[in-house]
Amino acid sequence: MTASETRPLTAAAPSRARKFPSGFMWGTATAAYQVEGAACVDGRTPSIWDTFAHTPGKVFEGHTGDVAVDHYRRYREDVRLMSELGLDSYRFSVSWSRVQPTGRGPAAQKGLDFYRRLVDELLTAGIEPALTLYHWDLPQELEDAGGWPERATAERFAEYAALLAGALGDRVERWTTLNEPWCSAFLGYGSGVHAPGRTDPVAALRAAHHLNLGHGLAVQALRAALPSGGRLAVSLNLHEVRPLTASDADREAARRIDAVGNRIWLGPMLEGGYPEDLFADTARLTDWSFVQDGDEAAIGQRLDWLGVNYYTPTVVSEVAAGEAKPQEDGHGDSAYSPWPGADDVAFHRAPGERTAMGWPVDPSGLYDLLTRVSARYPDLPLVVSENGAAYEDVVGPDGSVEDPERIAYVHAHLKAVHRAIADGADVRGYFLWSLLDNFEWAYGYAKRFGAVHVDYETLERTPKASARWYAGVARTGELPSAGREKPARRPREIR
Ligand code: IFM
Repeated sequence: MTASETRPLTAAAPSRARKFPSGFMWGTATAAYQVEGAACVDGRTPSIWDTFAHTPGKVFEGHTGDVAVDHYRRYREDVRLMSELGLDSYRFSVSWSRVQPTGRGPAAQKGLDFYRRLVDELLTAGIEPALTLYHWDLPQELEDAGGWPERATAERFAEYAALLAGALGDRVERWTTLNEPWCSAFLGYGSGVHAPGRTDPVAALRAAHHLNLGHGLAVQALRAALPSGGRLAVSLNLHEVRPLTASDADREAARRIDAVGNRIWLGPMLEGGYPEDLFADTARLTDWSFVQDGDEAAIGQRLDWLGVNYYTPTVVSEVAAGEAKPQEDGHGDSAYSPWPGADDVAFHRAPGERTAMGWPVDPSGLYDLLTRVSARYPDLPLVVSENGAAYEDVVGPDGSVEDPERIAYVHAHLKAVHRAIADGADVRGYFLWSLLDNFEWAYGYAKRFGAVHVDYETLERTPKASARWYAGVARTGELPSAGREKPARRPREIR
């Protein structure tokens, strides 16, 4: 054990400690392209993120996921870290082009073997695997054939789901189809700040529908192939949309963003079909004739839980004609909007504390989201499948990383989760994003979300103070009252 691992946890004040329900699941999450590296190993072919990251100007300072944090080779060490932190579950994603290099047809055995080894290692350590099929890394071959705007991609996705269920279904019960399809559709095909970098609002809406369809077909494939039927979900980055003022115009802006940010997924997945107002808002762009008879029924499969990813609220107003339009929606800079049909909506960031992403810290958004979603879908357990924060971490002279801001962020958000549960929301677990510092998409390695620090030169892992703090919460199932540690004086930066 290193010195930092033996440091005592933040002391709890028992009188005001908040106890989570027994069985509440404590986990951490990662995604394949962000952590695995080994981009050209064992038959893996490029995904859209390999292509995008290798395209000059797309990712900060030309960073790529070629090596990432080498989870592909260091997974045993990473599982050991999770085990030392006493975590119940690990949410990871599978690299589609590692297990099915052409995006169709036969599997690459070596790729599948990696996930078998990872899962076995987790199970041996008593950590439940929570497998996400798709976290944004479409095989490039499928993008070359048209990508998510094409229906065939949804069909390929269901075949890939069946293939993985056949290979891992004997040892993985908890599955998520898609992670944050909003980002895949609207950042990938709308604003172009994510792979594949297209900037076509109609393609983005088509992609959204085929992601929905892929989800529904994959759920059907998993149910058919998994011995127990599985515990199946999707993870959505639901937007907690707030109008800037109580004016009718700002409320109308919020309705539009709720439609294309949230109900575009929740409608067909959980309510039988797309909302009519979404069709009306986007009628200038498309007649949605790509939605075929039976698609909405295929998408609306029964789920066992819903993953909710939350970082910050989305504050909107309407822009009057000719007015300058603030566009701080937190999803990167682009001349193209990721919000089709919402050209007259402006995005604002609340004043006050922000993370290194520039995202305002507002745990009330998580409380509001969980209570609202749970009230609307009372029979569907929720899991916070991502929450966390990037900060400018500094490695101290003794090699330790004190990150009081991250502890305060997670503490405040867990407090919100606890309050939501107390007020009736059925929330069953929490996955901290992320286990490790990793490749933060268009920001490359410039933003660190990990509970565990990674030295990008040596790939050495060091649990930050927040990891030790989170381990204490996971071990006791209790949130100490003193979350807001006094920010420690920052040690001098040594690398
Ligand atoms: O790193 C991402 C993750 O891949 C998806 N959800 C948001 C995180 C932070 O931006």
